[in-house]
Amino acid sequence: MSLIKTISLKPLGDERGSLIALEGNKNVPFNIKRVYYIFNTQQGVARGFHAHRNLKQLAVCVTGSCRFILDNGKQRETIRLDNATKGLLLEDLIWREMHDFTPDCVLMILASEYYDETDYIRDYATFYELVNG
Ligand code: T46
Repeated sequence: MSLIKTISLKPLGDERGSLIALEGNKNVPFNIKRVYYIFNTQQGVARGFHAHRNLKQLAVCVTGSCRFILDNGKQRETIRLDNATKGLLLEDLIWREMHDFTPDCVLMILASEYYDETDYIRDYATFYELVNG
């Protein structure tokens, strides 16, 4: 089964341009408690390199693009987010890395929980042991 779960976000555009609305428990499949965005990422920088114990997130590249690597400790898959109509669902115990940010990339992420550093697993060996042990 693929680790890549995407959601198509319907643009509500008219002749003036495009608009996408994100609503918790509607087109976003969880209650949204937090929104953050990553921008101005310097060339060659990769981010992430962690998993979450208990967090659902939806990642959307509002402009520009970046590449996600998802890893469940058994398989690794990659997806490029390059369209504001494509949301990547991040849930379960999945190791994630973000690479190849374009200079104009604005990566917006909706999260089901408030920020909690204790929810992060930032060591791959610990993650691997947890999912395979
Ligand atoms: C994720 C990927 C996709 C906060 O204080 N509040 C927040 O809500 C967040 C997300 C981060 N921070 C602080 C923690 C660090 O001192 O901001 C700093 C950078 O965070 P981090 O190194 O975790 O950023 P990324 O880009 O590696 O990971 C982020 C999210 O943290 C993570 O949950 O899934 O994006």
